[in-house]
Amino acid sequence: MVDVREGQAWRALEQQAQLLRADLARGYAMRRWFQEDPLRFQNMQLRLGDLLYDPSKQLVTPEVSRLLNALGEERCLGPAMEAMVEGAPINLTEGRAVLHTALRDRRGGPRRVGGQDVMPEVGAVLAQMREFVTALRSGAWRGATGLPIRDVVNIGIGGSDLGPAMATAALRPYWQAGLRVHYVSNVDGAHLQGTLADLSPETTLFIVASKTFTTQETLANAHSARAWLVGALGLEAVARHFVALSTNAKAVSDFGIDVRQMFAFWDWVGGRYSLWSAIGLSVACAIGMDAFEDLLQGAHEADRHALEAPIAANIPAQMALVGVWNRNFLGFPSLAVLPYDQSLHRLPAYLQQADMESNGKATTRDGGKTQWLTGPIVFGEPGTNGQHAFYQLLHQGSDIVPADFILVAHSAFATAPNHPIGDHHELLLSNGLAQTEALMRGKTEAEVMLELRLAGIVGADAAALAPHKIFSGDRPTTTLLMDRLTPHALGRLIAIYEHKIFFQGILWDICSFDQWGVELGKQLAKAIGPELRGAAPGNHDASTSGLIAELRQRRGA
Ligand code: G6Q
Repeated sequence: MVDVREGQAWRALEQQAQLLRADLARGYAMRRWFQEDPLRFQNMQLRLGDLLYDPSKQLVTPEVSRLLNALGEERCLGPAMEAMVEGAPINLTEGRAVLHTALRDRRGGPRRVGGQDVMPEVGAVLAQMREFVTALRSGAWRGATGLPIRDVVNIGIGGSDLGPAMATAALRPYWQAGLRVHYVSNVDGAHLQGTLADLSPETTLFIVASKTFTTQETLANAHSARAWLVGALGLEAVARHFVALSTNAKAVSDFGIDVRQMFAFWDWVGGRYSLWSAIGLSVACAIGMDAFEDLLQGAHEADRHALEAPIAANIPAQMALVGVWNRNFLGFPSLAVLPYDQSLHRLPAYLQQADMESNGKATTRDGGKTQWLTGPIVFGEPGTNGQHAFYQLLHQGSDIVPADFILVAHSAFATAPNHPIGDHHELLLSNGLAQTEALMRGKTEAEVMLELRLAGIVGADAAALAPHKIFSGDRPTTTLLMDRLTPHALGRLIAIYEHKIFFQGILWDICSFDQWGVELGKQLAKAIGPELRGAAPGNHDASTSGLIAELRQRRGA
C-alpha cells in the first residue's frame, strides 16, 4: 500500500510544522514575517492573465514552500496531470477516462479515449448547441402554440444542476433580456411548483439534464413538468417544449423526448465536471453561445497552465499543496470559500460538491485505509453577508478555518445604464481586503488596552473586557483577485479549482472521480419509499422504524 507520508518531503514538513507551532506560540507570527520580509507578497504571488493568486497570508515560510514543492514532485503531480489529459482510465473504480479538459480544448488537435479521437463528437455537439441556442434566443424556435420561449427550466440535480446554476448566476450581466433561466433540482415538489407558478406552458422550455437519465429526483421532476405541460397544451406539445442532455439515448426516448432533441455527452465526463459539456446548455441559453465558448476558452487557459507550469509556478498545484499543509500538517478541518461578488453566490455550493464529493474519501487507490486526513469540509457565503453571520468563528473560534477570498476589481454591473452602483463596489472590496488583513494581523492585548483607554474604559472594566476583544491573528487566507467576472475569467477560476482538487487527490492517493459514498442512502431510500406508502415495514433499527411509523400515522398511510 502507498503511504503518502513516507517520502522525504512529508517527513521534513512534519518537522517544519513543529517549528511553526513554536513560532505561532510566540504570537503574531505572520505580522513578523511581513515585517522581516518586505518582498513576501511579491515573492509568493503568481499570475495567470489578469488573475492574481496571493498566498502570502498563509502560514507558509520559504522553507515550507520549498518542501511543499518537493512533495508535489515526489507525488508526481505533473505526470498525473499528463495521464489525465491523455485520456488514461484514471477513474479507477469505474474504469473510465476523465477528459473534461477535452470539452474545452480549443486547439483543434485530436484527444483520444481508448485510441479514438473524441474531438469530432465534441465539436458536433457544440455545433448542435449553437444551432439550438441561436434559434431559441432569436425567437425562431417556437412553442407549440407559435409563441417564442420566455422561460427555460433546467431540471437536473448534483453535477447536472450545480455547475450550470452557479455559472448562470455568475454571468447575470450577460443574460439576454426577456429570457429567464430557472433551475429545479430538489425532489421536494415545492421546488418545481414554486418555479412553475409564474410561468406559462406556452412559453416555457424544459431542459432535462441527466447523464444517466435514471436519477430519481430528476425523473420525478421531469414527469411532473411534462404532466403540467401536457395538461395545458396536449401530448404533441412535448416535442416543442422538452429537450434532453444525456448519455442515455434509450431512456431519453422512453421518456418521450425525440433523440434528435437530445444533446449527447459521454461517460468520460464526470457529473461534477460536466458544466463544459451539453450540461452547460442552459448557461448557453442565458448568455449566448459565443459567451459560452469564452467560458470554455477560459477553462482551457487554466488547463494549459496546470499542465505546463512547473509546480512552483502552478496556481492549482500551489493551492493544492497549501491546502495539504493546512489539512495534514496543521490539522485544520475546513476551508471557507468567500467570494466578494454577489454573482458568485452559488460558488461555495458548487465547490462543496466539486471538492467534497471528489476528495471526501478515506480509501486509498489500491483499496487500503488512508492513515492521513483527506478532503476538508468546504463551506462559504458571499462577502459581505458571511461577515454578519459566521466570521465571528473565523476570527476568534477555537478552530482555525483557512479561507479563500475571491475579489473582482470591477463590478460587472458598473457599466450597466442607470444602475445605481454608487460606491458599493469600493465598500465591498474594502471589506474583503480588511477581512484578510484582520485575520492575519489580529489584535494584541496591548492594542486592545490602548483602544479601551482611548474610549475611556480603564481599570477593572478594561481588564474584564480585554480578553474578549483580543484577536490571535495568524488565521490563514489566500486571495484570488481578477479584473472582471467575464465568462473567460469564470471558466479559468472554476478550472483552477478543478485542478486543485485533482492534485489534492493525487497527494492523498485517493480516487477523486468516483462517488460511491452517495449510493447507500439512495439504496435505502428506495426501500423506505414503499413503506411510507403503506407497504409492510422492513427490517430497520428502532429509530428508523419508529420514525417511519410516526410518518405513516401522521400521513394516514
Ligand atoms: C457528480 C455526481 C452526481 C450526479 C447527479 C446527477 O459527479 O455523479 O452529482 O451529477 O447524481 O446524475 P445524473 O446526471 O445522472 O442525473
